[in-house]
Amino acid sequence: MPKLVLMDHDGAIDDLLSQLLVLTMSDIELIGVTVTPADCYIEPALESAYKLLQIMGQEHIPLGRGDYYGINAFPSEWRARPEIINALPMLINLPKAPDPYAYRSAPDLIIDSLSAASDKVTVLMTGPCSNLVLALEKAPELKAKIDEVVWMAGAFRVSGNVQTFQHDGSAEWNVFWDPISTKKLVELELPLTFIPLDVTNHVPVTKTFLSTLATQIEYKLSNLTGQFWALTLDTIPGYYYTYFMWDILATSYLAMPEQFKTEVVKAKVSTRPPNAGQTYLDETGYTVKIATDVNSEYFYEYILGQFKR
Ligand code: AGV
Ligand code: CA
Repeated sequence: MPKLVLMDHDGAIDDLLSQLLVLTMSDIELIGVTVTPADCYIEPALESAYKLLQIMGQEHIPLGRGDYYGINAFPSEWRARPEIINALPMLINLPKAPDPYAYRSAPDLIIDSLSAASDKVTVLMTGPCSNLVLALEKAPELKAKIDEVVWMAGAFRVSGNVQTFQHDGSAEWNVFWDPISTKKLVELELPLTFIPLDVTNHVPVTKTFLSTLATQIEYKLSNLTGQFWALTLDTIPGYYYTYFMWDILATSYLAMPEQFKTEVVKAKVSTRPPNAGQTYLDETGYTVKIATDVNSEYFYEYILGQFKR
């Protein structure tokens, strides 16, 4: 029996790469994809999501549109990247949207997919958690259908990656976009596994990785993903401007959990300045699992192997 997975992403380049990656995993059945308008503008991001389903021959998988906007907006230069993705030669001539032209609302698609699932579902989130929280507020009984939530978010024992006004730099962006929903999610005490900056800091997108990927571009997915990653290099160098395998690492957790070191901790979320969106350890907090380390060599090899098709 394949593992059922529902994915919510926010259209950044590594989110789109993660959507492709999850579709290469043989023992996983992706039952739906919802998009959050956080690190993307929603229309071009849905177009990218649909085109990537087509690349994998999986355009029957339903897509949901997030219409809820968080509290702290992402920089617009980051949000605009799916426009470039949609214009790449392998994608530009593919149909833009399913027929009939209408996307379901993301929380409704989450509710329907969880209700209809024949087994418990793993929810993979690589953007903010607002859509899932909205769905569970509307249908709290569906908590029982969730096997695990795997979420790229947070920074527990390391600095965050938000650098802006009224902020001390302690938060990670996916939490900062909607700290209130994050607080609600943590307080639900679902089986929740964070893949935070503590572990993603160990896996930057390196030139060595990209040049190895380039040696296998006779494979369609190596060629396409190499082009995706090249578009992120305008953010190098410097910590804030370095691109990491954030979402890709979280997605890989589904296939290789044994390669991660994890800890069960008690944690809380701040919702106010100067540290809005900070996730911190606190003995009086809520139980969550956090990944703290990964076998990074194994991880890079795994990605190179999955994109050999
Ligand atoms: O904080 C990491 C999250 C991940 O889900 N995103 C990017 C990944 O999709 C926000 C982010 C942090 N730094 C960024 C980000 C950057 N330099 N460019 C785009 N997005
Ligand atoms: Ca993301």
